[in-house]
Amino acid sequence: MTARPGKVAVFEQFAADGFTRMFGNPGTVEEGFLDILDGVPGFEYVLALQETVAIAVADGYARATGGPALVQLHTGVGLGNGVGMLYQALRGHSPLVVVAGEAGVRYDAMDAQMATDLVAMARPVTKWATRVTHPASLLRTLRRAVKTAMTAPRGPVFVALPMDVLDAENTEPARPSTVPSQAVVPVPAELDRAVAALTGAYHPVVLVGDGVSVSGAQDELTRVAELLDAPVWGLDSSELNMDNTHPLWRGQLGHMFGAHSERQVADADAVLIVGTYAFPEVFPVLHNPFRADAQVVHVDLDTHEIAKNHPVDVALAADPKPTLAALGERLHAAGRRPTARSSAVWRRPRPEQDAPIAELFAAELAEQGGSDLVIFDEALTASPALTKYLPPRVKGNYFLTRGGSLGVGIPGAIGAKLARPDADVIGFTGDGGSMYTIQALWTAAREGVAAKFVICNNHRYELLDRNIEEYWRERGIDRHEYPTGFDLGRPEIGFVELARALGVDGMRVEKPGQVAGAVRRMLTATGPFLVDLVTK
Ligand SMILES: Cc1ncc(C[n+]2csc(CCOP(=O)(O)OP(=O)(O)O)c2C)c(N)n1
Ligand SMILES: [Mg+2]
Repeated sequence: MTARPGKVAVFEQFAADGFTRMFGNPGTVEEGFLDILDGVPGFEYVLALQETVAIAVADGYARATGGPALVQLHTGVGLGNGVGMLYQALRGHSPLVVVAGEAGVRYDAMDAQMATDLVAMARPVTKWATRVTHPASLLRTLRRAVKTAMTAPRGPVFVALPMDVLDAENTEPARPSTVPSQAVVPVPAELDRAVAALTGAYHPVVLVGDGVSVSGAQDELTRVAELLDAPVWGLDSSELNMDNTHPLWRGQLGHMFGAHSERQVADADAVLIVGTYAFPEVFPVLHNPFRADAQVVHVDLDTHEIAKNHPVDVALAADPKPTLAALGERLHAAGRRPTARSSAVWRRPRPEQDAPIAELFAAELAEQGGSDLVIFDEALTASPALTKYLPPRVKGNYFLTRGGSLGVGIPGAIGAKLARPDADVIGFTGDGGSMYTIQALWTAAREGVAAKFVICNNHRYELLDRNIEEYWRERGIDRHEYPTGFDLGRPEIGFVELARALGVDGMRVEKPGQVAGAVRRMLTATGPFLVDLVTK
């Protein structure tokens, strides 16, 4: 292999892995490879004005493409800014390959300005974090990063790239990274055990998470649920794991309060958990929420997730798609058939004339937007109004915020639109959530990304109102004024002016009569467009 500088070789490696974009925010210690980037054919730098935005756009892009996505941060200060969003990517199993520059290994003893332990900083918020310290292992390490990010459990990885390692001659050949097949099915005896545990049940329940969508197992999951005639709940479910209009789909559990989840599984005599773990709430119940005699079957590619918190009777470290297909065959062979309740057909409701404006907007969008809208949902307290009229139905067309980190709605939609340029991509966010990453609008304008954004503007951190009500109830505290820190109304945030200042057109919608026109204007806008939807 002919020698070339490491900073040239890394782009050969990126090309070999199919990367065509790097989302980032630059600094001096990355200048070596950024200096080369613009000359690399078929490769583009997507500039974000804050690291949180770079990671969140990459996250949306990875979610819409199936990953991986490449992010560049500026040493410790950039990584520090990005930590909250990296946490979100870790919880959401987003396969991000994050690189950051460093002045050089040769300066390690100098306690130089900006030097810090990047790997230690990245470790808690990544699946794997490392630093390349020798030019002979630069591409080797990048390949391992791609493999690690893309292998179950998927997740963000971090690689520190010191400038002197990148300047040194490199002779490693660039070759596509190996991502091992994990299409693993249990041996027949284990499948028989799972079927035996599930078939005798009178009240089975199915709990599903994003392991289903990563595996592409939606159809197989639906068939098993139908054969069991079991209600299905999402648990850490942020993508389309089952058509949400299916009569057996019950909705989301697992966000905040374990007591809510416990109520839904308390009567189950069999529980099938697929592609997630029980239970991920912020305040989970500590005791085992399943019935003492319940048979619990858990299918996941990640053994760490299986029986992590509560005992399981049949534990299958396996790929959901072929495993559920095999379970479905066995259930069918055992005489199970879908019941009539699985065939009920969903009809889109019509909003009452005096329905809340968020409902009117969603209903109008469903009407005008057709069936192939891509929705990025960080609408939080407005999300039920949105999904009532636009329920997630199509694989790859719905992305829900995850990991509890605010600010994914706008950049997530930008990433999704970059991945799916022909689709109508609409990001819903709150007045609160939007302000963590509002600079992303500038990136949309700069790149000409015609994603659309809807700010559900209630002038509050309303979710915090709801959660403090629960806190009061649990502790027997009388209702009183909400903390002043939940109010966003004073001064009023001028979202349309803000968008315009960042190069994005927009309009404010305050009255029901404006809704139809606003939806039309948004959908026909040729560039990015923002709607400030005043809900309260
Ligand atoms: C980075 C980050 N900071 C703070 C929070 C805490 N938090 C959770 S929900 C919420 C309010 C969100 O307000 P908004 O986006 O307006 O939606 P709404 O609750 O009004 O529907 C806040 C501040 C968080 N989840 N993430
Ligand atoms: Mg709000």
